[in-house]
Amino acid sequence: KINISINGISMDVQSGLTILEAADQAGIIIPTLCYHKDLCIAGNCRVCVVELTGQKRLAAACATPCEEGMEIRTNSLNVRNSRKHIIELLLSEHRAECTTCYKNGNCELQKLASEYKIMTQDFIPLVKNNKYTIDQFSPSILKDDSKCIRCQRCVRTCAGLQGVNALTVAYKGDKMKITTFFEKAITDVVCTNCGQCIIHCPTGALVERNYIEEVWDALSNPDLHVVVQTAPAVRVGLGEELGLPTGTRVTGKMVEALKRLGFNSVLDTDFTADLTIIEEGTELLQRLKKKIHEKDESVKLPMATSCSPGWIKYIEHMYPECLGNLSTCKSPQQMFGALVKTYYAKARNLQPDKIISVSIMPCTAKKFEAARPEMHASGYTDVDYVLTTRELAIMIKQAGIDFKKLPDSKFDRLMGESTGAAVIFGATGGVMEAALRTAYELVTGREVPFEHLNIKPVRGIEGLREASIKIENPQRDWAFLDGVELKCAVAHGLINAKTIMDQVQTGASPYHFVEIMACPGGCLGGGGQPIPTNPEIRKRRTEAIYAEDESMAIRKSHENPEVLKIYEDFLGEPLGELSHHLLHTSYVA
Ligand code: HC1
Repeated sequence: KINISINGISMDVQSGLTILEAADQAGIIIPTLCYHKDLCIAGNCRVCVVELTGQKRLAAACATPCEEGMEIRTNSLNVRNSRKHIIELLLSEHRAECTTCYKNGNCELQKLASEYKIMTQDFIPLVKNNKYTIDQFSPSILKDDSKCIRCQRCVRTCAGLQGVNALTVAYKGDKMKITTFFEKAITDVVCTNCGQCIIHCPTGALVERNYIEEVWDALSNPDLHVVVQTAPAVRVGLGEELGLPTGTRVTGKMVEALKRLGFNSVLDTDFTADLTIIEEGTELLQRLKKKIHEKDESVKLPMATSCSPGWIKYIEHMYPECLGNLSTCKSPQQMFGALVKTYYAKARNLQPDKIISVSIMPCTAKKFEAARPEMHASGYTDVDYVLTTRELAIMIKQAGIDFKKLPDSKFDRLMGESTGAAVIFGATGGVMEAALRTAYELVTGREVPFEHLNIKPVRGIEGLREASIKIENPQRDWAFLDGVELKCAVAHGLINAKTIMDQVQTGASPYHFVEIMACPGGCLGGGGQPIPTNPEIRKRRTEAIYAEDESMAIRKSHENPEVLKIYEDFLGEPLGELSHHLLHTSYVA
């Protein structure tokens, strides 16, 4: 430990802490912009300046480690004036048309400008370069250079968290800008649409492409039947946008709010998450049978999950030769879309062209996924509009709904019933856990040998985790799996996908089955979730997801009664002809 003083208060702190971290421990707030708990330190915005009185200088608190005997002032006149000037300078290059900005009310620069009462615009006449570009070609992301303060959080996110490097810094001095390879549109570079840049951007420079007005239009058209599905992770994030504590489970309130918004049917992506487990589990077992029993070397293992559209885009860009390792299952969102305009339409006696299918997702890449040419299996656009958790919160506010006071409601039927296995899709490791609960039982006739079905080895926050389950005494059809140690791996955040895929690429992967989710923490940390998102927030959302699982009456996908019914009434069998047509696809690089 070392001794420092902050604002005259002596304190012992762990050696190695930055001034920012030490101040945080002492309950002293230092403003930041370029700093983010998920990212490496940049120290380039300087709003976190503090005064080192002994050394008679200012220093960036985020980038300066504490030293023995350091005397720090975080609120001297010198500090306050310096911060004020820095904020004024940032504002001078920022198109501060706050009332018409999508981030109005949730912009870190706007908040600082308000706290420091920036009433003058002295620097604006000095700014020469006021040309800017707004890239609005992507169905997922809008990039507006006029709002960018060049803090580079997005660049560090794309490189450090995701290993994608779609965004970069170009030029120097007052020409410096955040751009893409040869300044191409986002749609023309390696961007995966994950939206992590959006949740790390402090201003309105990067935001989701929103479809709020389109959905309001559909809801007000009496000729249309508007169906909504909600992703697993939305129910543990939405409350944060509407004044509830982080990690509050709001499933019932969310359903009630959607009904009050006027959706004709409020259904659950969790239903098709369960269905995914049946299809994907069957596919995995078939691949194992062909590879191990029939010695078919053309079969690709490990099989990789295919529900995260950011991950799909990543493998298409970075490892196109490994596309055969992807499960052929569409994501639950897209399975749902294909079934709404076929199975649901038929059961409800509706014309598919009169159905508008909306999904609420924690993800910006889902907007891109819904727009992919592969996603028209119903003969129509399977999912018409994808809204993020944030967009849904905006609609709830616009409708004047007091969310906290809402009673709990239940999802409608058909396609509204789900299990605990489905809800854990929203957390990293959840798809793997759900698949193992079902596949192990199908093969052995017994439940997975873990307490309360909780497969703890696949849970956690490490970027890469491994687990194995030994198959003992399988049922007759699966005798060839006796004694086989099923090896699995889970990765979240695309930087961790790289480790797994490098092994797959060289043929050195020891795994049978891998789960890869594009976003840190899985979908609960998705690019469409409430801002801010950081490690503590992801932890609370994760706890909420597992609590939701434990609270469910049924916790294994193969026991979902509506899933059993859809095979009986419509699909026939897993991986059957209709399933193949509606629920599976393949991607070509
Ligand atoms: Fe996800 Fe999925 S879990 S991809 O993370 O498989 O977005 O929540 O909806 O489709 O079910 C996201 C979440 C989501 C799909 C499911």
